Amino acid sequence: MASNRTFTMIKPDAVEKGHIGGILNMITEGGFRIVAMKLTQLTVADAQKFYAVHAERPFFGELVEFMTRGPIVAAILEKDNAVEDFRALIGATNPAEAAEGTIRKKYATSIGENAVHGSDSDENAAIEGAFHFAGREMF
Ligand code: RTP
Ligand code: MG
Repeated sequence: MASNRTFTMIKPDAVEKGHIGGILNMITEGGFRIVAMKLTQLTVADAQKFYAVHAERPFFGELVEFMTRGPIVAAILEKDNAVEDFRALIGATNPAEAAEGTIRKKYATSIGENAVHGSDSDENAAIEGAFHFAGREMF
């Protein structure tokens, strides 16, 4: 059975541009309930661990630099079929390929600086959420 929670980050580019409110509005209008949320900043070690699956990719250094350059909003979201439905709401990694009505279509500027993260599996959603939040911070 699909889990009903996913994990998201509003990335540094979107925070810098003042899009926290607009993105949270699209998330709640999309039917997701906020279970946990905070403004925080990834350390280099955090970002390397978070994106370890991409460690061998040519863009890894750029990705770590980008994700650590300023604050992010980390949040756990709840909805039926959360992981898949949230990936649909954020749209394709490359905003040039993102569908109309998606968060990346509206707020992302490039394949690298693409405004939001969404977990890609139930297992990763649980790992990523637990990385940022203690049980008493989830509601
Ligand atoms: P995310 O993990 O952040 O939700 O993004 P995603 O699943 O849509 O994409 P993924 O393949 O997991 O890539 C992770 C992040 O790495 C950056 N990226 N840059 N320059 C490039 O070609 C490139 N490709 C990926 C993006 O920030 C992407 O979201
Ligand atoms: Mg990914």
